[in-house]
Amino acid sequence: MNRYNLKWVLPLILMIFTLCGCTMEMGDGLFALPNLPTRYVQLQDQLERILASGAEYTYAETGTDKQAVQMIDIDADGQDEVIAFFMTERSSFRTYLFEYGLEGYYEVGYIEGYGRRLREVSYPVVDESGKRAIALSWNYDNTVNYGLSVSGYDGVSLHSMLETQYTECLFTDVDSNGTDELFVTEADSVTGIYTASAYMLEDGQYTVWGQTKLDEDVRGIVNMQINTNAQSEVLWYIDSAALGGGYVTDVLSVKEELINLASSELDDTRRVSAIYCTDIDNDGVVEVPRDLNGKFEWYGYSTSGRVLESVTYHNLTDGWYIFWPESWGDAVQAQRTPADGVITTTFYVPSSGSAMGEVRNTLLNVYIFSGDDSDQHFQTYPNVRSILEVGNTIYGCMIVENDYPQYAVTTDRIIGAFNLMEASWIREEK
Ligand SMILES: [Ca+2]
Ligand SMILES: [Ca+2]
Ligand SMILES: [Ca+2]
Repeated sequence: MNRYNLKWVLPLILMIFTLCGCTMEMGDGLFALPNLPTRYVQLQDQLERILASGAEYTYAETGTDKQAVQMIDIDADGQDEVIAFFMTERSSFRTYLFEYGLEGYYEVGYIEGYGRRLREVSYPVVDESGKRAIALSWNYDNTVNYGLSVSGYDGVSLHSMLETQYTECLFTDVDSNGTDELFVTEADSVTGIYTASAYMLEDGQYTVWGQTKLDEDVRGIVNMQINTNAQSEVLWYIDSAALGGGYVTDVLSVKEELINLASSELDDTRRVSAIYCTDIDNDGVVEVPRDLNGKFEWYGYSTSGRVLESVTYHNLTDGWYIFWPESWGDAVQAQRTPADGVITTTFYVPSSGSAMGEVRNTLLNVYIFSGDDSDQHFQTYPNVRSILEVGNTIYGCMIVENDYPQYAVTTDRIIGAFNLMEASWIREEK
């Protein structure tokens, strides 16, 4: 999208033309430029007229388009419109749209806002030709939902396409027809029960075509994504903080209607740790985690059931995980031991009835050397192979000689199976 922050562009352009003065005839490439000052001067006159009425510029709190004045080609005619956000003297919001005409920018109209603050601005595509809408999100006080208003522009005037409430919302083109569908979750202000709704474009309006309730324990959505599975089905993954602690996942099939694929196995997605749906094996398809006390099974979902794709061990404290060797099954356990400058995670076979040292049951140690002396600490472990270094933290591993050849792994295999957790995984709960 071709947008600029006019707040800075305007004075800059005006300054350039003041300095350049009569040098416009310098070259063909600059020939069209003399039109620029007039159009921007006229725009600035319009903006100053609004400011003179006692209004002030306002900014979106979040998102990628936060500027008070934005340029974007809403009606896909090749000419940018200007969108400007104001709070009026009476503390109401007005979003103005300016179109460029023969005599410069003129005001098409404005969208009246509501709520306490402008939260986010986005421009979903609402027509195959590339026409966009203006989606404005509003922050209220004392309620879990935000407000959402979507306005269309047909080249002549602004019109409302949708007004609704939501806790999370996502515009995305799930059927690849060139226009964005809308997916929102909303909390009932009385019962607290969450509903997921899918909207499609119909006769120039966003219209609900699918709706379903989420798990009744959902108390706040922490992660939401839409992804196509191996069977080419579109699935909507919603990770939520659950009543009583922990997390729960709803997996909705997005087809003729919304169907909750996780509801029959709901207890399976209940988990203690803040581990969310992700494409764990990096094949482009999202998997759903099942918590087994530090070990996680990762399932691929489809309308015909779910399939185990991967197993991992997640060291949540230290922010890394490793793909669990298949041969280890349920026979191996992990234990974390922190010491000065080095944290060791030991993978071992529990050997009940054996005296200490009688059975060589440690298979693998994973080490983290950290702090200013990490390199020196690492040097004192000559048999430890380095996996990776981040800043002054060194991650290493060592295969330990043991009495369990059936669980043998190689250092290369362990290095390939080791990953750091991404920051987004450890993000704070809303
Ligand atoms: Ca345009
Ligand atoms: Ca679409
Ligand atoms: Ca995957």
